[in-house]
Amino acid sequence: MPYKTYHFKSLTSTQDKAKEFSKKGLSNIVVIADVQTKGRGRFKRKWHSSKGGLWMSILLKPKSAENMQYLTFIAAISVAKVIKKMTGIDAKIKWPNDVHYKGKKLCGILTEGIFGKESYAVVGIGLNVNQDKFPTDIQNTAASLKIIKKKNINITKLAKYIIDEFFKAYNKNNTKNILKTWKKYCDTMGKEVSAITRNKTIKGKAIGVDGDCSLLLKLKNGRIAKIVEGDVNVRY
Ligand code: BT5
Repeated sequence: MPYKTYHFKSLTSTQDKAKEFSKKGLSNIVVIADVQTKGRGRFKRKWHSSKGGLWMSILLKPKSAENMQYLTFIAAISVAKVIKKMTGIDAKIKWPNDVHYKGKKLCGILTEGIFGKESYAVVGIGLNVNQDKFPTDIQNTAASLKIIKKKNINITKLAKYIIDEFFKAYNKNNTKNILKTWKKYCDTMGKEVSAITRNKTIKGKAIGVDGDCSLLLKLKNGRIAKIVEGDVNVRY
């Protein structure tokens, strides 16, 4: 599927710009910004988006009211694959939306839906590439490719490879295969984790994901809990 890329020096958020394009009925658009002044994560959290990172959003018009989390999975796989190909770094996926290296967050993904007469999805990918340092609130939890590799990475190439991987998997639309590949890159499984959801924290062993990408936890009492959204703490 052909796509069109728009590159900006600075935006509030590439998500907002992608949503503007959706109002014009457009899709298969990629919005990239060098800097975001109001980058956001899930649950209205702040996303630090200084120069040196890859900040981009992919605007899609999914055929069916598709499982949004599935798009997050495709993005995470694409990022992990391309990081490995371009840098050799063994980045792993943490459920639901992080790509990390040794527990330090390299990339976060935010998939938002726009529901109306026609539905759109905006898949936001934030990847730390050439930053040398981070603000104090994330300096112990974030990493960039440059900090790990000790050299600059070509962001334009990186973006192109990730977008190509993304569309390749998206167009194939093979859920089973995506879940299989995702599990290969995910290192949350088999670990004792705490899942922090809106109203409670649940501890258990991560044993898999189900068809709608929810995390399955085996609890001490043997029961299986299904976590639809939230954060997961894992010890590395
Ligand atoms: C995410 O949220 O990880 C989704 C981030 C999506 C960012 C992209 S950039 C392009 C597009 N435009 C946007 O405005 N957003 C998307 P969440 O799982 O809620 O994680 C947010 C948390 O990650 C914050 O509360 C911080 O602790 C941490 N964080 C913030 N900025 C970071 C960074 N640059 N690197 C690593 N961690 C960061």
